Amino acid sequence: MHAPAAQDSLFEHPAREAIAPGAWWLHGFARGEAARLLTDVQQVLAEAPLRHLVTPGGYRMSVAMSNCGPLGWVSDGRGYRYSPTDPDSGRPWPAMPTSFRELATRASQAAGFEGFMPDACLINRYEPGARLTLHQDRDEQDHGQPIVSVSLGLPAVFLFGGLKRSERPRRLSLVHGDVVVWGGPSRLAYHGVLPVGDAAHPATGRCRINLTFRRAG
Ligand code: MD3
Ligand code: FE
Repeated sequence: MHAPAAQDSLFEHPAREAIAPGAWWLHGFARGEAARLLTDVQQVLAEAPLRHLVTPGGYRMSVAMSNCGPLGWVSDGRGYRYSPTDPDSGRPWPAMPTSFRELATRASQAAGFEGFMPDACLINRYEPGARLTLHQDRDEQDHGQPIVSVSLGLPAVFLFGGLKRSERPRRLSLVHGDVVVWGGPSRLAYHGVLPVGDAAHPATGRCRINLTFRRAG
């Protein structure tokens, strides 16, 4: 006899699910390290607080955002771009915690992408009702590099569409600890997040946190 290992449950619930060419859903991949990640999120946010960015069209985003690493994604009346400094403070973004970097590398390897070296980590905070409308991530220089996303706290319905906005998106329920790697032909797929429902999660309280790792520059 042996004590049941965490791995045993993975036979009923596959750890790695192919969503589309180049897109891999790593169920629960970050669950064991979620507490550490959330501690490090708070450290980053102490230096670079969450804020609601404004779109180029003048709308305040319902998702609150911050960044860490050499580059951070920002939006204002002039457009979307990556910036080495936090526009609110004028200082460089906080360093990317080692826990973040190592997770992004392991996840990209588990999905078959070697040598992914993220230089940007966007932190998204969804309170109940916050959402992200269908969009593409195309502000990065090399679309051959994958994107790694980590879901923490409240669950969310993720919309995964095609290369044209008109394609009807599929719905994926992302839960605490799930990691998704988006590369290859899926890298430029339209995607979004439905409004997050009102509930509380033991790890985060009344919010969902998403970490998105990118090679931007
Ligand atoms: C699929 N964030 O910040 S991460 C974003 O849950 C963003 O906060 C969402 O979309 C969130 O831009 C989704 C998942 C994600 C990121 C990039 C993708 C999915 C993707 C690029 C191509 C296809
Ligand atoms: Fe996106």
